[in-house]
Amino acid sequence: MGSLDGKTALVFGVANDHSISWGIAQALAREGAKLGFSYAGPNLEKRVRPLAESLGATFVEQCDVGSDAEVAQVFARAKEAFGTFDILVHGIAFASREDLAGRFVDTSREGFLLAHNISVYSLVALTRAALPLFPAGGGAVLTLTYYGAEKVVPKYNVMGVAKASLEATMRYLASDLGPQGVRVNAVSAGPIRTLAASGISGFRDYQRSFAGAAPLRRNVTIEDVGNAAAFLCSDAARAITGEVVYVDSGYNIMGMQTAEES
Ligand code: NAD
Ligand code: 0WE
Repeated sequence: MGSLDGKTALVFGVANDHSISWGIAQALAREGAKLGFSYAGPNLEKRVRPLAESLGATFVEQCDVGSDAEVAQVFARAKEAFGTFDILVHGIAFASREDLAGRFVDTSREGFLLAHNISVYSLVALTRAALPLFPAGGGAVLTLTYYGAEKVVPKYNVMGVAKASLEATMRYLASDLGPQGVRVNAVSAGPIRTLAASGISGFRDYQRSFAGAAPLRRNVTIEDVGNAAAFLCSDAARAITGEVVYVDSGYNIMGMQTAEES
């Protein structure tokens, strides 16, 4: 028996089989959930549809979260396909590449607003649109954050500020929706080599120093994140809301980086 038998999940943020949202989708499916997927734009359908089908999912719909019309449409289609659903996974972030290099102080107004629109406001928009489709007993919303929300990580820049806002947004949503039984949580994942990490110069060195400094002395995988996500979206986590759960080999607890490698 799976911990998510009888539940349905709508997953946003799969771009390919390296995506953290794909690790989450696989874990949710393993625990018995029925799945639906949404992808950002036309060129991603050919990647996402085969992945979805490999988990028995037929609901695969485009939604650029920068568009109110596309957000409304994907939830209208979800209502037709599922009636109600139980779990919303938000695995979306975007900033202009030029803002993930150099100094934060040079962030433009446009770059600041883009990062916050796609990476943060989208959680509000998707959660609000999901509310009428959650069953009477409640639902679960999960988003993905990163340590750069709390401490300065060189070059993470405007995304760090957006993740701080995302974490606060997650808590305000949890407060609003708790009375309806809707839980809202975040997983803070260690660095994983996904599409969003590719092309970040020095990412490999960064992962190596992370693994050297973290108590568990290893990097994390999308399977690790998937397992924590499946727990947070299940009834086993029924009293947990508004939390940031770290899936980071313990990196965040350290106050000084001693061991480099071991
Ligand atoms: P990814 O590139 O696989 O996923 C990011 C997703 O965002 C993609 O599917 C992309 O299509 C989607 N997206 C971007 N703009 C969009 C838009 N306008 N509309 C709809 N979707 C849009 O990379 P990932 O690393 O799996 O990122 C998923 C989440 O995990 C992000 O929130 C990221 O910040 C977070 N995260 C990543 C890491 C890491 O090291 N990779 C660590 C911690 C947290
Ligand atoms: O949240 C992220 C990455 C998010 C991201 C990545 C890109 C690259 C391509 C958002 N927007 C874009 N835009 C693009 O054009 N992570 C947690 C991964 C990440 O990114 C970093 C990191 C880490 C870790 C950037 C600098 C330093 C560390």
